[in-house]
Amino acid sequence: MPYQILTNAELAPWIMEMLEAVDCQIHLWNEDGPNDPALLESADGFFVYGHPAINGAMLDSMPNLRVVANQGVGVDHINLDDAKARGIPVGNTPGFVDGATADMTFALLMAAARNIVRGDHYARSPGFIHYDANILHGQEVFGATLGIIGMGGIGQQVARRAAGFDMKILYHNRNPIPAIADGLGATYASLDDLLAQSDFVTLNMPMTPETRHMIGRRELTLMKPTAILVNAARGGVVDHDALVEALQNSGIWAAGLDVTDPEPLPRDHPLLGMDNVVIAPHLGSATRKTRIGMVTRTIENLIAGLTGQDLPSRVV
Ligand code: 8YV
Repeated sequence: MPYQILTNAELAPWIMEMLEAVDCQIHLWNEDGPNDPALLESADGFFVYGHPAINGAMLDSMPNLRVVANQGVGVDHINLDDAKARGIPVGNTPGFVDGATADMTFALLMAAARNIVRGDHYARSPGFIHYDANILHGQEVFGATLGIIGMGGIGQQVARRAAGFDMKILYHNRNPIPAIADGLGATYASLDDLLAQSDFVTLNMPMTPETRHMIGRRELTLMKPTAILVNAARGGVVDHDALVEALQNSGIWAAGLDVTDPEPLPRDHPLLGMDNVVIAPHLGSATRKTRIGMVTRTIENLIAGLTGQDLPSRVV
């Protein structure tokens, strides 16, 4: 009898093939309900795709569930206490997303600093009829000060890239990690010092109750008017009303956003109308290679949980 696996979204054919190859039969679970009670009863495991809310009520609706496998490192959409209380292991994909997400952090940083999107629009427009050395002056990345908030795997990869741009690197983390940071040439700073001194601030921390709205009005006011904020973490770590204000009133110079709150933003949200915002639809880990790594680890976690083994990447 194949393992009965529920998932919250249509999975791509190549993911389905990988799951079927390890004897998993996939069924669609509707986050907004209702779901067939027989289907819920039959569920052995749950493959989490994207960010559906996984909580105690949802887990209780699946009495035979043995594992929750999240395709991604961030687990802020999963109530870990609820899973733990029910003895259901939760797996994620740490490490697999680090390089690609750091690449994306840097891509947004560069794009915002050097007017790539504005420049692209202008270069295509009828208005571009002669070269002008006096337009679209950006912020220099080379030799600037970068403040990394969240020095986990992704933050460390961002620091490696920054070293190649001769940047001075500051970081803020729950705890200083000199054994790692020293090797990366990164210096620990308090949040306020980092914000005041940095030309670029990248957000690479997990979304937790402690980091929610960590960047708000007060923090944005501390930043330089020429500074650029890049968020490749979760939208919720930034107070978006405060961000709109700062961008509208020259509190900061620009923002590069891979994530927003909510996600997607309502189509009439002010951030979408600003040309000092470069925005991507949550593409941090969206490379073929990284996706394969993530899916592979998600399935390894799933099978481990189904067979009563230790999950290779277990959160709780
Ligand atoms: C995923 C992410 O694409 O790993 C994460 O936490 O944010 C992304 O890399 C996303 O979680 C979808 O599963």
